[in-house]
Amino acid sequence: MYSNGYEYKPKIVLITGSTGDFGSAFAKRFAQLGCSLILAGRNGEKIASLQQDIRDNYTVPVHPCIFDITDKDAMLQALGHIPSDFQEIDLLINNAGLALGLDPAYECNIEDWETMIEVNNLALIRMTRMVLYGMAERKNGHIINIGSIAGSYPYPGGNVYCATKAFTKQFSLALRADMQGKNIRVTNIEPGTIKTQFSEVRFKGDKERAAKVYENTNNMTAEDVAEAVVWSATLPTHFNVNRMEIMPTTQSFGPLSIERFD
Ligand code: 8X3
Repeated sequence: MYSNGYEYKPKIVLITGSTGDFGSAFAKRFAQLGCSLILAGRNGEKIASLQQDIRDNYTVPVHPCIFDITDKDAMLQALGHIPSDFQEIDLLINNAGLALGLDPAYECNIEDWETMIEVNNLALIRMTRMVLYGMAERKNGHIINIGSIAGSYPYPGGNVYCATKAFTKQFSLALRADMQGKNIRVTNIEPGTIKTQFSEVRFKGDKERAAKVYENTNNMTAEDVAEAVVWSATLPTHFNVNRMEIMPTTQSFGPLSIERFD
């Protein structure tokens, strides 16, 4: 009887990229469920404002955790200073991530590629490694990674972004293999096109180009993705969602492309 009567609730949820559209939607849903929150992000002001918003609407303990996700030492330092009543993290949501550019590979900015690998992959594996040890010791925990359909379906200009999300998918599945016997769940949520700041970031602030991505169609929202995350996280603990691929009904697949000569 759990569709979805919230059979299980995580007690302490750490969300990276918590001030973005996805992160704040997740934070609000878990606050509504009464979970303690660790809000990670690099912008202290934005975290304070999200914390205030949560305080105004819910009565859950919140710990702001401010660090640059690409800075390994800062991450270590911030996680080392989590107060004792927040330390037993039982849900880590690796949400921080981004796409930069949509140019063909031979024209891309190599620094954009490096940034995507640093945020989407290196930061994600470091966070996971730092939190996973305690989960394994306590034999309790859930890692939810925010992947993308781009990890399964390549598209022109997706190059390194697609590759980082394929990494996230396979890392999630491999983690499941390692966590056998530890009562730890791992889930890769793989959203399609969702109306957020994602495209504005990808197009480096070009609002007009970003708006076109979401024009004249039915869009999914960050709240829709939060629904998928909360559902996966609140299932009874014998039930692991390995991967969940979601997209708007108005999005589907194109044919493979064939180059033809004149
Ligand atoms: C975002 C989905 O299709 O823009 O991860 O790559 S897509």
